[in-house]
Amino acid sequence: MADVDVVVAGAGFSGIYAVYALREAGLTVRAFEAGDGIGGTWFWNSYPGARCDVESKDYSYSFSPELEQEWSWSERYPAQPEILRYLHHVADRFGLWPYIQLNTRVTSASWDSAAGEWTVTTDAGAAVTARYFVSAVGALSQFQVPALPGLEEFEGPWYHTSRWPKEGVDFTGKRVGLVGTGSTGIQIAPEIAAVADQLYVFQRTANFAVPNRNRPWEAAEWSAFKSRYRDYRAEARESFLGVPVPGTGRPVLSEPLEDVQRLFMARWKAGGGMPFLGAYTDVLVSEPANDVVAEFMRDRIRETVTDPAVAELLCPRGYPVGAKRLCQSDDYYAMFNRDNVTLVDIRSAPIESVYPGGVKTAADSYELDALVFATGFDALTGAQLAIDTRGVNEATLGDAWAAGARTYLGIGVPAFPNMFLITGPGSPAVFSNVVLSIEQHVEWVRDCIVWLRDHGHATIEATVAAQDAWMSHVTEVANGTLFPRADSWYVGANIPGKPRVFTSYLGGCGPYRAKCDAVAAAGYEGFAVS
Ligand code: N01
Repeated sequence: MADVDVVVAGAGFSGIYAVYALREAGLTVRAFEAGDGIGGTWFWNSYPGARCDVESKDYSYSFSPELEQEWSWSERYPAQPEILRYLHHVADRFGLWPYIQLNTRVTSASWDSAAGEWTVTTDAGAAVTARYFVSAVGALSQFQVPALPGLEEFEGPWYHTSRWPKEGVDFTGKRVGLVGTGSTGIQIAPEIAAVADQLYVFQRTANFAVPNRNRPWEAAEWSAFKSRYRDYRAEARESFLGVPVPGTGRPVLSEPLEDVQRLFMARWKAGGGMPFLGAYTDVLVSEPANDVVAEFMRDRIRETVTDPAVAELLCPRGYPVGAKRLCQSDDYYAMFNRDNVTLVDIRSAPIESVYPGGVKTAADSYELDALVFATGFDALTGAQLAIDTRGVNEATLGDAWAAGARTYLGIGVPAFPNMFLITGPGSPAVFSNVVLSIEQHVEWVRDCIVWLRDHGHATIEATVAAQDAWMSHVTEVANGTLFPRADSWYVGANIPGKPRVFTSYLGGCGPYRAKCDAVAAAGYEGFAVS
């Protein structure tokens, strides 16, 4: 008999909720978390300026109306420490700590067909058997540092934003180099610029960023909002992105340009990325429509940055706006008006090497005291493949995904019975309010396990036919959009040698939920059950 019903890998938003939901269903659960605290992304990414770009009212659990009512967010967009406090509150309130083992990284998971159970091993040496293995390791948790020649000889400290020292870093009076201008780089740059002697921003690709217009929640406003939280959540669940976004319902190209500009300007002033991209129906599917938005944003950059040459370098080109994750910042572009900030174009003159005193590009050398890498993650698959996962007949997940990740619904993988992925490739998770997607996945998995138990079944396994059909659908939907046209982590382009495949589901959270529910209602159609 297995040690526990379910082993959960990871204790971020996914793992925490999995522990809660599975235990509520009467299952025995053990979660392993590599960090020395819970929180996943919000534990590791403690760099200065780390903040969620989904609003706090959305980026929180909806499963408990009591939790929803008793917790009050202080700001429109929650900062990392507040999100971490929230997750601690959840773990305290629901008594989850005894089921989560910290400082323990899952290293392998192996399916034993004869016993019908998983053996999960960790770097703490434990081997635990479980009937089900839930992988909640996160889509953006395997960080990547570029292989720059000479980095090991650099005399100063260097950091990756996703492994920020808990005691903080003092850049006062230092010359700092920042590599990476995605969501993370754009958040940390103004924080470094505020204290450093010099900040050099090494930009390979300019990024679009819309303002947050972050502000504190007023007490009266928050309590008024809370009084209709349930209705709001219901709407969010059926929405495309997991956040209700007021759109015009019309294509941008059908509107007079001055009306479009007026609406974009109103949304620019209100802040937030989703309302911006969701304003019109064709922005993410038609290049001419996308160009209208892109040019509007480039004009805002030109308006903000006083040096025209720097402004032009900051203007993103060559990919559709939104096809790389749209960034959000209230102060990134204006930061380039500071005397102590220099934008370095490493697209035209790439970094050639790091030397003990700094960084050498094809055009120049930069003396540096510290280096910061905001260079992202081996997204969607990296953390999953870091676990040596073996299914039927020792099949490895690495082999199954050698040409790109393939799943059924983002949840199941053929030859890996009783294994469930949370926010897996093939799901809409990274294109949504991920907390809402996490709840949907976890609840579906919980219901599935309960159904198996109640019907006396021992195993469930996605079929190859169902997976193939699902991935064809995922690809077909993606190919109808502009997303595959950008070199982004969505397609694996940021990791040298990674297969370029777009594996996220762009059909929307509401329709995806309906599909998952229909599969369950049909007795887990597309899965073999025994
Ligand atoms: O990582 P990224 P991120 N040499 O991959 C550059 C979420 N998130 O950590 O574009 C030089 O987006 C790379 O350049 P290029 C969010 O989903 C959310 O910023 O590949 N440069 C790029 O500029 C986000 O999308 C929040 O040419 C190199 C940057 O590094 C996801 O996490 C906050 C390089 C990496 O950008 C990842 O964001 C933060 C190299 N060898 C993150 N390799 C919020 O909620 C990479 N780069 C606000």
